[in-house]
Amino acid sequence: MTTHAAASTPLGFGSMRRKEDARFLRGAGRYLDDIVLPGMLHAAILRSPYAHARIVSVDTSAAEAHPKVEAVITGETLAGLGLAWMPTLSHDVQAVLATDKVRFQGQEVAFVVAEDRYAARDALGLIEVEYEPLPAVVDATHALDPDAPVIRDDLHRTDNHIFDWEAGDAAATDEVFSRADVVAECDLLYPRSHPAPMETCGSIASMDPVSGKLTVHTTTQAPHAHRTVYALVAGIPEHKIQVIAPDIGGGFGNKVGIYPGYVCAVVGSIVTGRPVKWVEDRSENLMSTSFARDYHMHGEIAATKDGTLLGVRVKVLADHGAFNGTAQPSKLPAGLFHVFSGSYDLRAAHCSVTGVYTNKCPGGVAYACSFRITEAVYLIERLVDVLARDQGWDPAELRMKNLIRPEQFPYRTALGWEYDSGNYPKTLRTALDLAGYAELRREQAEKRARGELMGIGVSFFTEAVGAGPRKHMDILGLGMADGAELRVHPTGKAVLRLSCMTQGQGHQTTFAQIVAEELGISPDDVEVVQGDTDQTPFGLGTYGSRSTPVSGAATALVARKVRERARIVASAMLEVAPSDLEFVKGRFEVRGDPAASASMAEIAMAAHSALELPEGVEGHLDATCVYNPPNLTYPCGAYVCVVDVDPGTGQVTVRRFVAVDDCGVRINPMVVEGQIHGGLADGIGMALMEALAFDPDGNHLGASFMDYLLPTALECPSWELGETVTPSPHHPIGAKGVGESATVGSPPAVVNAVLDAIGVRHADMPLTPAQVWRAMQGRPLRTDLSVT
Ligand code: MCN
Ligand code: CUM
Repeated sequence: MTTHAAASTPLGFGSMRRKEDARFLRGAGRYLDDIVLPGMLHAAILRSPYAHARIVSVDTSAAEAHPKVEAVITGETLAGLGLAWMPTLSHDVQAVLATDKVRFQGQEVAFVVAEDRYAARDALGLIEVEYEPLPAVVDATHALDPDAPVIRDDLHRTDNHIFDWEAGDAAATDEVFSRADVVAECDLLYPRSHPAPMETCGSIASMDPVSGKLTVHTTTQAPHAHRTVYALVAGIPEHKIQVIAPDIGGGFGNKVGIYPGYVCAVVGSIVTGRPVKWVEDRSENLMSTSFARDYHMHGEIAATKDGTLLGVRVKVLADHGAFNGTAQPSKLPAGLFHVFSGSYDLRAAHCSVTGVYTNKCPGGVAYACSFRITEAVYLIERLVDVLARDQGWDPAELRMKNLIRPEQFPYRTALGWEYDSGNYPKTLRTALDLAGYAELRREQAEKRARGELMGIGVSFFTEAVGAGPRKHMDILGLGMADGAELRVHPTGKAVLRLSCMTQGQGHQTTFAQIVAEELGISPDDVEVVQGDTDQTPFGLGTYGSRSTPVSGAATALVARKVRERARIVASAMLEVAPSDLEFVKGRFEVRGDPAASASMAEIAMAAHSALELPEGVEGHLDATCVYNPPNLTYPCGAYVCVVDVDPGTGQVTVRRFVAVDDCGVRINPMVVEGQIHGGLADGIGMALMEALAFDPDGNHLGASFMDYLLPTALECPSWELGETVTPSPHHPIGAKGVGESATVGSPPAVVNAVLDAIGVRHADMPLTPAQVWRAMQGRPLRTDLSVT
């Protein structure tokens, strides 16, 4: 593990300790549940015990009679206000509180507002709901059976089909396959998983009955997007809505969407005239907020007999649960899945994705995923391994032979995406060298001879982050530009206001470093303001690792605007033409006379003073910027995982994990490595432990951390990290996003390693001891269902 000297604060890029940590380590973070507003009430949600049932009646009279209950809201109450359904971010509608039917176990049925949380919970037990249970559709592979119960009769659907989506050229791909010497195919399930942040989701709504202003404190990764959704759904004008995200205890995609509890809290506040707090518990979080993955994939890969990859053909069945999508770029129903040609120079590729409804919780995209790239990378990286195994080729060599070459960038993929930059062979070579790949293979052969199971897994990934260019994506019709505002005070201290929202990524530090790099002031002198729509410019927030690609670019550009304003002021101070000034180490120097110079602090003071400025030049240095990304950024990485498997129990131990990431220029290498450490732990969790499974009636079998297992330090080795740096050519500071890279790239490395150890062609994640043991017997399980 690398250690970082963080003693002195750099004036720009470089490892420095996170400014926010002093506060967090002292327990001075202020999370949603820490906030107590005067007169605040507390809410709880009654949830459906059934996965699919008709609601015959809801009797709230006993709950309303509870002395501490202030209001009971049902689907009927909301229907009267036109709020029983809300739009999802994927062109569907979701029930806020069920009226006609419940469609997944844990669905919201009634909302109780009371004097305290205990009373609210108690009163839930006093509500009588009569259900008429219906057969449930749990297995996505049977969702389109002619006799499958129809889930979305509210949409007058006659089946559970949501969409068909295709990408790539089918005819060209078929042609490539017809000429191929070898084809390998595989069925893979990427099981349903959950972001499971440490802090669950919640909201405090406060409608001021006098001013008509709605203030919402909420756990959101995208405060401005939430404000617009509230405006569109509730019909409250945007300037009368303030969304405030306090400290966020982890998001991982879980806090992108708007959940029914948030809308109910607003209604609760309108009805009672008092602030209403709703915070979910762990089971509610796991059962009813946005899951991820749940992709059933059939993939084929074609190659020549000398190991040149030709093409990939994929069919996907996507289980979206009962309502489609918490967050999905709306022009792309399968998210960014169709970057599944991965990091290889392929002639042709084609995929078709069919989305279906099932009686499971909705969501479907977000969990450190870059919107389905996780699934895409898993698919191609497993197919390459399966092909290598079938043909007796070395999986690392097969990858090296087929990676996109450095001179091919910018590289247009068979699916039409333009990868901006990379040196893939160098990245893979660095990882193989760091791991000592050849030596590991020798060790493995020796161990095999002794009957010991050791496995080596390789993966290479290309991520696509920084949503996004208008031609590709929007959310609710909103383009994905983000704003930045930079104010420089007379003493040279600065305030940066951003639309993105940190949830643990260290934005308070890293964005201050971007300003520091551009202006030559200390990052300690830059305060980063986020998470309050009244205080920050509009933008779509933090997900898809877009903060650095989009808000980071906006920050660099706004700082450059400030710098150019400073140049004019400095030229007046130093009595030379602006073009005679050079910006060197944070000072403007007169060309040829470095003794004549001015620092940013001196210039800031002068800008606010009575200094005579040239005609038409405003004083002050403040500037604003809106950044429209011209393309996504494409970070990449090469991972090598080494595992040992206990032949008796199937228990997997991850012995080593080497990760070489290329995210372009690193603003704060220590923060980047922290992001990668977290993502690698995520990957081990996905590969070995995590899956939300259901029984045939749709009962959720992972509603607590007793059943939904998360990785801890015990399961993780000491990470071995390396890097390559290929700047993004279109990003002002050459940086690419990195927040999801390791989560995307690591699961196939772990799975490839385990299957390499046990000599099995494929078994679905999570590779629990039971699953590994069964795979060794030739009988791996379907891991999404309790009964197979
Ligand atoms: N960074 C850097 N140099 C780069 C790239 C990034 O120094 N070349 C720094 C950034 O300045 C930022 C951090 O690394 O401080 C992550 O940056 P970026 O890749 O832009 O990702 P975002 O800030 O947009 O964060 C979102 C991403 C996503 S989508 C999920 S999901 C996820 C992730 O971040 N959720 C997280 N990492 C997380 N980390 C924590 N602790 N908590 C979460 O909820
Ligand atoms: Cu896809 S999880 Mo992150 O983008 O918030």
